[in-house]
Amino acid sequence: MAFVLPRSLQQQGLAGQVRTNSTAPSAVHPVRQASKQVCVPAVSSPAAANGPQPSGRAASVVPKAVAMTPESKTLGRRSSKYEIFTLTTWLLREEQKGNVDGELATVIASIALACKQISSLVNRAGISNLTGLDGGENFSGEDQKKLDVVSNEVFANCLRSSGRTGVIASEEEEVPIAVEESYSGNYIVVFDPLDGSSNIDAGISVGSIWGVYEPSEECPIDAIDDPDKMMEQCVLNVCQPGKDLKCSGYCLYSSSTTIVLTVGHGVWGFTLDPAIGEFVLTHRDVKIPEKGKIYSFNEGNYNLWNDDLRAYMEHVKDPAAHNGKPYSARYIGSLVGDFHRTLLYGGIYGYPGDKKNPNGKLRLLYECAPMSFLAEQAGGKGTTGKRPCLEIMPEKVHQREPLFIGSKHEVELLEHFVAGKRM
Ligand code: FDP
Repeated sequence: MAFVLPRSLQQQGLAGQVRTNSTAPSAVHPVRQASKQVCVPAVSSPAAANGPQPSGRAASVVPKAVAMTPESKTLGRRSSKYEIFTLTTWLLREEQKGNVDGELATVIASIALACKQISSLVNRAGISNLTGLDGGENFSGEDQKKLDVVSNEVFANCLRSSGRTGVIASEEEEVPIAVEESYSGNYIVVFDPLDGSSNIDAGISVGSIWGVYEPSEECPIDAIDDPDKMMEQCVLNVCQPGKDLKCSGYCLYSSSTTIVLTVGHGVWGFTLDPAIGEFVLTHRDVKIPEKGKIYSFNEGNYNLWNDDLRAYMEHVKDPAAHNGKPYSARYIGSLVGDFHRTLLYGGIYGYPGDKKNPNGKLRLLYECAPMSFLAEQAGGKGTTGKRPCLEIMPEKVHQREPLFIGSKHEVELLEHFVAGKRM
């Protein structure tokens, strides 16, 4: 159990009843030592919070290769061929439009900083002895990779240091963590710090996924003296339906490092420019193609699926049903990579329930809901096959749900089959 007590409770001698984060055995553990880097984004402005410039480079010295974007015009300033539109600039613009407040902008900036750190760790994993297993298991009994553990600490540190996060819930923690009250803000952040990590040792794409909520009004977390009650409130605060998300996004660590996010006004993508250490706008107002003939499922589970799903699979592979050209299969086995391709090229990604795991494998709070928010903001759909993921009220922090996500037409075709209908 990972749970940080507010200082007031620690002073009352209640700290021994729960494990606090500060007691994590980091001193002798090589992996944990590697992750002791503390993120300190400045919280006064998103510009400052987006992280330091690499030493020796001034922010204004921008390589010629960086293209000017149409956004520069909307900023009402004289445009220059050296002008770039970064995540920081975008956050300021969204703040001016009233789409995010300063606090949320700071949370997003601290997530971006965590992503930069994780990107660097992922890139260097093979040469920094960060591949392989950590030796421990997470609460679900899954083996933890070294990078799972490190990435979780990096993410949690950055969110804590932002001073704008009250509760954080991670795939790697059994229960949500309440950030110490003297240093906390209001936002609730759920995240999977390193999704697809079974791919990591082969150098294949992985990613981080997050969602940001406001605290639910019925359960404020301050002024609670009883640690058990406080934990209960934390869980309640975290467990909100995806339709209440204020922001969701992912960072893909691949041939490039790309953040794709939404604050409820379209989907925007920013690619890390290693020359200047900034996320630069590369994907404006992304719209997922309405149709796309690519399916992305782990077909190894075919014999565990029900008849409706098998019928769907036969349909997409049947040349006669598609003028001689069936759908193509593409499956990395890394949700962020598979979803990113689906978002850009169209198609469908699916992780269904099966005979062994009726609710599939993916977690509602920090996989299905954040990705569904992105899909819907891009004009696509994310469902369990029977209802929209964003409508589901979670009952547990680590609840699993089936997920079918992607182009509107393709998800609706799947739903048609899941409802027992045929073509
Ligand atoms: P991983 O276990 O490697 O972390 O939810 C986790 C996830 O990867 C997804 O990223 C991925 O899409 C899925 O599991 C892969 O599961 P299968 O190996 O069962 O296909």
